Amino acid sequence: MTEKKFYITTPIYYVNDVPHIGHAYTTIAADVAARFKRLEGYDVFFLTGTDEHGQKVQQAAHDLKVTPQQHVDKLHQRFKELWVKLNISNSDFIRTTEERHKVLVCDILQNLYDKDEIYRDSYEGWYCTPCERFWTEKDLQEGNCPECKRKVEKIEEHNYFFRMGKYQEWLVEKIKSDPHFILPASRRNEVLGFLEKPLEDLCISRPKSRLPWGIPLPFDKDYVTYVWFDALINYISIHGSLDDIKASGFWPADHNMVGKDILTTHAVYWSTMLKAIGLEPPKNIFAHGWWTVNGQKMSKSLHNVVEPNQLADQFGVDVIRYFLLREVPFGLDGDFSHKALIGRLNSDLANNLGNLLNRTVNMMKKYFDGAVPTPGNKEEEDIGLENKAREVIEEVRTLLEELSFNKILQKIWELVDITNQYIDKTGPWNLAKTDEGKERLKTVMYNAAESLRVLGVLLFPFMPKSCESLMLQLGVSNTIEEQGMASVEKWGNLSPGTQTQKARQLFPRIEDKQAAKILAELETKSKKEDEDKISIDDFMKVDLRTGKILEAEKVKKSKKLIQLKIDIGTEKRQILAGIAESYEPEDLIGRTVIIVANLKPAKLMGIESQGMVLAASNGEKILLAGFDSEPGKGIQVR
Ligand code: ME8
Repeated sequence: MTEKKFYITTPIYYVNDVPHIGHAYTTIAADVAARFKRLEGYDVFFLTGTDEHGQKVQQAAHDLKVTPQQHVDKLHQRFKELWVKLNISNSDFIRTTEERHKVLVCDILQNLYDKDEIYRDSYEGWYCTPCERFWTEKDLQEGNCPECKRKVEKIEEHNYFFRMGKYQEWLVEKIKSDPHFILPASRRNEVLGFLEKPLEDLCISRPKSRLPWGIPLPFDKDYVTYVWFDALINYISIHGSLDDIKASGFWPADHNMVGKDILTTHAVYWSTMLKAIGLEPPKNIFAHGWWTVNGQKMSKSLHNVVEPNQLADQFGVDVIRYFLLREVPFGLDGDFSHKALIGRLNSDLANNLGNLLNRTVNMMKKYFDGAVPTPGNKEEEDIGLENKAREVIEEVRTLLEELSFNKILQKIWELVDITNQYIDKTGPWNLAKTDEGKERLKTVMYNAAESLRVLGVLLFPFMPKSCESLMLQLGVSNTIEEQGMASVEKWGNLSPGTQTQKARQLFPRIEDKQAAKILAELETKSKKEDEDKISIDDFMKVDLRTGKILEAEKVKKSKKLIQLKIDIGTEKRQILAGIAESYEPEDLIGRTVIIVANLKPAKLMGIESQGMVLAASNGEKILLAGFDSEPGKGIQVR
């Protein structure tokens, strides 16, 4: 086995999220780095997976009336399937509910507890359930969670704490002395800024009574592990026990790749956890930027989530892989638009690269019956092309160390452009006219094809399927992995006599008319979604009021209906409600409910209903909407 090892990871994604281009972005970027390193002859381990514990999973499973395990067993597939579709070459897929992960989490917890790195203490704080986080009084904004702005609860409980604070000085020193540790540099400064305040110990447990869905603490079964403490360990649990990890040669990781949203948990929690465990921090934590869509944050409520499956079906997997890494410098924020994607597809991929391949293969057929000729003496233009290729290869290698994917692609496109110019300048169509020219034509066509082979190798990590097709058209039978980066170090690895194949468009252009149609369809879709929304004026038309139930009786011959008499302050109304399977009539009397008071009367089972009572159904039971305390009757609800 090779001595050179390379280990790269993505975050493990929350299993209950619908995968979108943000998740795809990180995973594609990690895939490109992994594929490059494989071409360089490294033994590569590339890890991704899903984060499956925590409150949100428990809540979602409860709502669906399945166990949390059943829920995550189903949901994690969406990520697995997407990675297959996007041609992601991960070595493994870790799920935090797997035994192999839980074993190491427990070992580490016990080990740190035995070493007094974890202690028990009482804790009082403001807890935000949706964010699963405690906040101090001063963190709160107008009494609410500073992150999601929702209501928080004051909770006092005993918990377990990791002595994170004691590693503060070590961490600051590590970040300052190792400029490669946190990248890009702007993010490093952000972490140093965070570390200017005293670093507190980290609460790593949650009482089981409040949150049962997690890994139980091995030394106190009344608690489960805080999701972040559990999740971060995935990067090492994949390699087995602590001894296995050390022996694997895959730790420290070369890159823990994350989005900027989770840099602190990685730079601070993860690095100090590793220090306490007795392992090195990763060689690099790279925090890339954030994608918005047409200037807006992606969110389900805005209906603007860009779905990678759909995008790949519409434009092709490699186009998406290329676009995401070409459009924005890795580390900065970017804005996604279909228009920009179509623009890049047409200009960079179809016109520049696709056309270069197409005309080269067609001319090879025309002038040499498809057989790559033996090149003759080199002239200045040939040497210029070779030198350019060498320069590009060297730069690509350097740029990869800092994961500068968009600069790598820009650099590779310099070779695409120079090769196109080389063909234009040498003019094979003129050379073919004379005997002397025909000799020169051999060199020109050989060089054009060799340059394309180099491009195929360099671009393979970004667009694997298209580059395989490119090689096939050039007639090269070795796979790109077999050829490797070693095959482009010296010019001239393409064997003369290689039989090129029929030319095929690598990237069909999207013509203006078709592009306009696609963009118009997207616009109509988003307009329709906007139209489906109601304005505040529409909402104000609904007269919602409180009412007190005076009488209630089951409607004869109906399983569901109860006939109610409700006092709404100004008058008494007869209203039918489909709640008989969840409520007994006698329990309803005296209760305050919310009703729609300006609904047109309707007849149900021959009885007139003069309004509607608001209720929610969770599939199991119907629950009447109500209030924490008695508001009185006839009050407007807004
Ligand atoms: O944070 N732009 O999981 P998560 C760019 N489970 N990248 C984006 C993005 C966007 N709009 N949206 C998401 C978690 N990402 C934890 C991680 S790791 C031990 C635990 C990417 O599902 C980006 O990589 O919220 C970000 O860091 C990650 O998805 C967050 O995924």
